Amino acid sequence: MIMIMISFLSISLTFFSFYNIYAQQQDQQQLLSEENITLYDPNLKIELVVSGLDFPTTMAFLGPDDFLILEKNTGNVNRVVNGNLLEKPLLHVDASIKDERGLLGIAVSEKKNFYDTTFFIENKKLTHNVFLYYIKCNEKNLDCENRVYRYDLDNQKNVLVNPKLLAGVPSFPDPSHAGGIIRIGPDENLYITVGNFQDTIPLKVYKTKTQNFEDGKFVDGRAGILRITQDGYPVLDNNGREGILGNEYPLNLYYAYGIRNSFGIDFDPLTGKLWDTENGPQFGDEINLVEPGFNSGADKVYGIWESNDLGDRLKNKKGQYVTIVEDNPEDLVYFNGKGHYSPPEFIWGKTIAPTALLFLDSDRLDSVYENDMFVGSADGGRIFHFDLNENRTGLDLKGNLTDKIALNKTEYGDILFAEGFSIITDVKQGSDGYLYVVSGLKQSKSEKFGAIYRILPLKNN
Ligand SMILES: [Ca+2]
Ligand SMILES: [Ca+2]
Ligand SMILES: [Ca+2]
Repeated sequence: MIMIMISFLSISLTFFSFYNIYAQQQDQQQLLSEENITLYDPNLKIELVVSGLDFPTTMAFLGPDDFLILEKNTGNVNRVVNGNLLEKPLLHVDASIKDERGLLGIAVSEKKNFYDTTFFIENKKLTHNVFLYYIKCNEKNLDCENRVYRYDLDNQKNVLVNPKLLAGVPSFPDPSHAGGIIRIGPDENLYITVGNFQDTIPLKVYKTKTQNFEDGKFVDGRAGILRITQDGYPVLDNNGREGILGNEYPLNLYYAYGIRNSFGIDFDPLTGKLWDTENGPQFGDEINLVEPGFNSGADKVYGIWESNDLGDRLKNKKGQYVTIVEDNPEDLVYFNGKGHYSPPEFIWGKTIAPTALLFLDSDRLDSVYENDMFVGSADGGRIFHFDLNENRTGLDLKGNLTDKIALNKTEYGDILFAEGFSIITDVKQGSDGYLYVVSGLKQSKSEKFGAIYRILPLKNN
């Protein structure tokens, strides 16, 4: 049973705006009761933080009860303060919105040199860098690019200013498998997911080496996790000369490759290591530990199964699925030994469309969840919860999951933390240490069902 609580506003209001907020609260109560959200920990509860959003994709906190939220299709960057959606967006971007394209990714860092006297006097209103990731096409919807921009937040005027294009990667031919997630690593660099932009029938020209086609013509930024500085430069070793997979641009941007489509990356707060979620075709959704040079196997391997050209599971002559068991399967690309394949740490046999991945770096939800992994899904609006093993190189799995594969819902019952959100596009940790869930939408032309929820202890600590 879900406890419903709407936070009351203490600020003084005119009658008109009070009426609006009263009506909004009624809507919110109705929205919560209409959702079939189930939380499986009886010591936790869920609160609606804000609703009325148009397909929200991802959020980033500026401070306590203060965050930015993106809308995929309107191209608006909105700010929510104390549960109130500010009327005017901080920025509108003219993104292409076809299918999986749109305004997709955000990361925020505090401005550096804040205590430099000159800087402080001139720029004290510019408090944060805001990194935005969206898909931009020309007027004919061609020449599309996955682009990452850096803006300054003007905290007095509530606008994003000084746009600087940091990265652009060709985004074609398909408007799906676009990736779109940004995270700032413990090394302060930006990590960016880029999909393979391919649906079921790959065209030869878009077969590249980072999708594990040895005869691929070029590397163009697709099918990987790219790493750049907050100024948009490649991160190179050996006095700025060497990329992880090679030195030529854009191969030198790759941190990992062989990735079909990832909507979730985060860093383990204890080890600093990167983890991801990946979407397979109809099978083989994955969670991976992503070491530098990681090859996830796409477009050849999903989960532990070889894929045919149509993205189906490949069968041998006996009709059995072909399973990859080697550490470095022969028909993948390794960039002269600089790349390495490793199998997933977790696999959903039948797709659940995993999205956000979050490590909860807080004990405020409950100490049993501190440093644990949470994964959201589009299918069923589910949240999965995982403990990591002792040396944090894998997940601590039990019973039917010790084979690292959940074939069906019966098998994953024990790791199901919540379900019934419409679709989950993001899961973040708030400045208060609680879990925040971005719930995408129910399809409706007239109403905006996108909402953000907060999960917290039943008894507030
Ligand atoms: Ca893989
Ligand atoms: Ca735990
Ligand atoms: Ca199993």
